Amino acid sequence: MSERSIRLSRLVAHALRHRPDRYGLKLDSNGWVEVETLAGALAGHAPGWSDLSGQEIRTMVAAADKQRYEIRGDRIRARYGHSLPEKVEGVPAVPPELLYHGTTPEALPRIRAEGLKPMRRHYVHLSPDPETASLVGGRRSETPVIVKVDAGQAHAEGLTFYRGNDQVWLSDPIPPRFLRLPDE
Ligand code: HQG
Repeated sequence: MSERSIRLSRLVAHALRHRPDRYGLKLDSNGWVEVETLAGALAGHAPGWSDLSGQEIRTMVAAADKQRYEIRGDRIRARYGHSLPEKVEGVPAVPPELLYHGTTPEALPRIRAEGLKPMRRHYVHLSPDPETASLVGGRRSETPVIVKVDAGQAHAEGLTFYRGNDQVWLSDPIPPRFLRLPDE
């Protein structure tokens, strides 16, 4: 990906996950907005992007290494990561038996005590395999640690899970009894 499309992906993440209001945008209750509306809003409000087109956003999404965005027809939304004031509703899905969460060693005591929390986002973010979890934890620590999640059991006991994309599962807060921490 070019340096410009990496910057564009960050800008789109800010608008679609966190602060659409900063760009004069309103998303629907599932986080969707028209691609052309997004391009116009970013062109009008984001310094340095006055020449942005809907086509450039489509090209960036198609070429991206991570499936952060979904485009359906005329509309686009972020697949995960939201922290908007209004909660974006996911579509519930049945998770695999085991999921993984990559984090920092420093977070483990709190995770052990209170479970996995969404923190500033709407949902807890989980990975389908330890390798992906390690990459996620590696964003925050040079020595990431992996928490195993008994997702099948948690789902059987009523916790809701949602699909983000191939690499990302989402869930409501996960109590400690469904977690296996590295030293346990
Ligand atoms: C931690 C990226 C203390 C949690 C990634 C994490 C992902 C707790 C941090 C996506 C805790 C939140 C999301 C508790 C959880 N006490 N700390 N009880 N429960 N934490 O960034 O999962 O590149 O909001 O372990 O690939 O790291 O942006 O979540 O360290 O898919 O597309 O609180 O963001 O995708 O951090 O990452 P985040 P995350 P993108």
